[in-house]
Amino acid sequence: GIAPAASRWSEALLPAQLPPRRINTHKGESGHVLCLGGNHGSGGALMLCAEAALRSGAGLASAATRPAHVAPLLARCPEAMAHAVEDAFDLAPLLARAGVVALGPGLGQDDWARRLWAAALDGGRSLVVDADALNLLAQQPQPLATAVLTPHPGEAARLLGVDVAAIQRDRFAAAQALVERFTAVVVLKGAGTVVAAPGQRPRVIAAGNPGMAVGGMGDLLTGVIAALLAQGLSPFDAASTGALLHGLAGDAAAADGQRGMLPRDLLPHLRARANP
Ligand code: NPW
Ligand code: AMP
Ligand code: MG
Repeated sequence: GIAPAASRWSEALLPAQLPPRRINTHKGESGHVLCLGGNHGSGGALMLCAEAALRSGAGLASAATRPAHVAPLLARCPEAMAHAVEDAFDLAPLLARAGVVALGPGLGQDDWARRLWAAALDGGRSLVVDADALNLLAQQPQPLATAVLTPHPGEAARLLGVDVAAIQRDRFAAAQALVERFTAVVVLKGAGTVVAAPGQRPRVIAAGNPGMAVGGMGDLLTGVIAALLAQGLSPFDAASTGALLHGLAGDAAAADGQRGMLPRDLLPHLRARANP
């Protein structure tokens, strides 16, 4: 297809997107992110998400995860409030206190995941929908107005019922098709991340590098975007500026080498870039 006139979303925009904090601000003003996921075998994904949310300026971050993952999460990041959730019943009070839900890192697709996924979608909160929450959405498609979806090309292919090559052939068209199918803001990840929203000109983020092709990298991005939503950015701006911060932090971390770079290496750079 014909590439729509996309705008480049780049570093010069950061000061306007992320102004300094008000002198008498309080943590409530920077919002409360609830990260939901971390099933058996993927506890780390949720830790990365929660820590990224805090390093991107969320006033509070909570994590709702499998009971076995609560202690390691707290050992790694005591600033996060970690909760064991067995069922949707345990999630309701956490949803009531959060402004934004980062849904999906390491969520899995078993019964536990499905029940929590459905409760989070019904919770009436701003949503960032990633990873297995996207895989569940592909199985039960529904409009998600005002949510931000963050698929990699594999997840985008599942959501549209096509193969990965079809996504990569025209990434703008794929992002737009996802916007229309889900009436949501879409971040199509990968080299040259495309951010698209209903009725808006798409934005492209050139920051980022191949060192970012490692497990857990996308789980960080989910936390970054959720934190920006919690700080009051619109879904389209939170998605675009979040992808930009994540890519710039990746580029800063790559100064020590792309091969062997880890998601956790980006965390200090997120903080630096979030204070332009
Ligand atoms: P292939 O292999 O090339 O044929 P999945 P996931 C394709 C959690 N994690 N361009 C790829 O196709 C996540 O949060 C936990 C093209 C393959 O089929 C999720 O909940 C971690 N194709 C869960 O694991 C660290 C691409 O998609 C498939 C592509 C599963 O997430 C890891 C692979 O993706 C992980 O984040 C691209 N750029 N990217 C932890 N430490 O706890 C992917 N594909 O099957 O969606 O699996 O992304 O690993
Ligand atoms: P995920 O596949 O969910 O872990 O997400 C991977 C993250 O790393 C996304 O934000 C991608 O945009 C980024 N990423 C992966 N590979 C590259 C690459 N070759 N160039 C730029 N960014 C990348
Ligand atoms: Mg991912």
